[in-house]
Amino acid sequence: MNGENKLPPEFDSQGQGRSDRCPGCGAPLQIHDPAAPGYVPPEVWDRGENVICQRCYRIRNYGEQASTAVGPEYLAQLAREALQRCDLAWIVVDLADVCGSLDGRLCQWLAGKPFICVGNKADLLPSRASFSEVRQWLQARLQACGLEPAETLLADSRHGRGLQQLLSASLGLVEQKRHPLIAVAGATNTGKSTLTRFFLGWQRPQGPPAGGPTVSRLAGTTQGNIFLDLPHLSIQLMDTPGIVPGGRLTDLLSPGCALPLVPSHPLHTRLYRLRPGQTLLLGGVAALDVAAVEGPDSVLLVFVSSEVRVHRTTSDRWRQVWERNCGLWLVPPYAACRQEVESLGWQEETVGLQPGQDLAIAGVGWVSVRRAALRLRLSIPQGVRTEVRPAQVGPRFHEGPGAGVPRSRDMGRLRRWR
Ligand SMILES: Nc1nc2c(ncn2[C@@H]2O[C@H](COP(=O)(O)OP(=O)(O)O)[C@@H](O)[C@H]2O)c(=O)[nH]1
Ligand SMILES: [Mg+2]
Ligand SMILES: [Zn+2]
Repeated sequence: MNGENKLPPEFDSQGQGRSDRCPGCGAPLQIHDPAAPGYVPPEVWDRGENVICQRCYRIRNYGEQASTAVGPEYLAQLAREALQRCDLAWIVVDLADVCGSLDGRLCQWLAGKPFICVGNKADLLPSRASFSEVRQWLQARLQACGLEPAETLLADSRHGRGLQQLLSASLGLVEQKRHPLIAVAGATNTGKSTLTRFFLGWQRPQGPPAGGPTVSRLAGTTQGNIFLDLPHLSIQLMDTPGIVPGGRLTDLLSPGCALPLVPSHPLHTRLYRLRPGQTLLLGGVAALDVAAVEGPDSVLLVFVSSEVRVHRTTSDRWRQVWERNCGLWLVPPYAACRQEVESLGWQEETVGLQPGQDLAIAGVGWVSVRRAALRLRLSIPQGVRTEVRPAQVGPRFHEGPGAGVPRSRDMGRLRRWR
């Protein structure tokens, strides 16, 4: 056992021993303030063993959507401490929202330590996407952000796919350490706790023990660094709450209003042929108005949560359509959340896109241009970040009959992975 690296089972953000932390979210347990993190009703506290906080209890048992009570600066501090302390880091990125979940600050905090980038939620990509292409694409995106991982892998943490490869690659990277400490870091809601839980229940027929980290569809579930010793895998894991990358629409809305934007099934992908004077509405949260096309028409592939209603209308009518129908059939936002979206205000920008480029909207999804270049007038809620990038789901996808079907060498990888 690597003595200097071995931490007590629970520790606070300074790494001091602390016995009363919630094993679900990492918050210090307390019986005084029901609104603060880690609250346990006194009668539960008195029962003693295996206590989790009220918030974790409600998320796990009632699927409650609880908002986070810890601020972004504190989360950043926890991530920084975990990255300084670890031997190796797994930087987890959400493949359904790379724009909203990649944060270059992590690179600074790693200060040259080895890390593996895990492109998680690969199961949400359209089934015809080529994983080897997406992996190469992710590698290039990381490089563009100044991140140089030792390895880049795709995974589906909900079903444990890709995680054997992650474990083997990790043990290979830190083979000189007998019991390496691995920090699971990245943005909030990328699936870090799901991944940690999977390793906790590794090869246990009964799954992870009840005490593992709490998982929910919303960002901000984990509130402190959770340390887990996994002697069966010869590793120690530190699940971190993750950092808030900024500019993600789902972080600007209340938990209930953000939920329909967070995909839990494979992304809805549809193809729209667009001419100037036409507008595509992504629910009531984005309008893409075609200002110009180099050619008779252009093709836009839309990748959004299946709960987002995509509607094509005309440039002169879209505001009226939005005004009359946002919250009714033009969702999300649903009726109760329309006011919340409107209160953010709107920002407009004009974006030029070449064929083979994506326009990604953090916390919403992305559109990809095929066939002809076009210029879009984009309207989105104030504060939401966008990015123009090379297409995530490669040019072979939807180019014609049979296009996008993985080549034979991809098939081998997919068969092994699935
Ligand atoms: N489809 C899919 N969903 C995932 C995957 N990993 C995590 N999730 C879901 O993403 C949401 C956030 O997961 P969680 O582990 O709490 O994220 P964390 O904030 O990074 O710890 C939950 O609804 C998970 O079920 C995955 O590989 N595929
Ligand atoms: Mg978590
Ligand atoms: Zn908790």
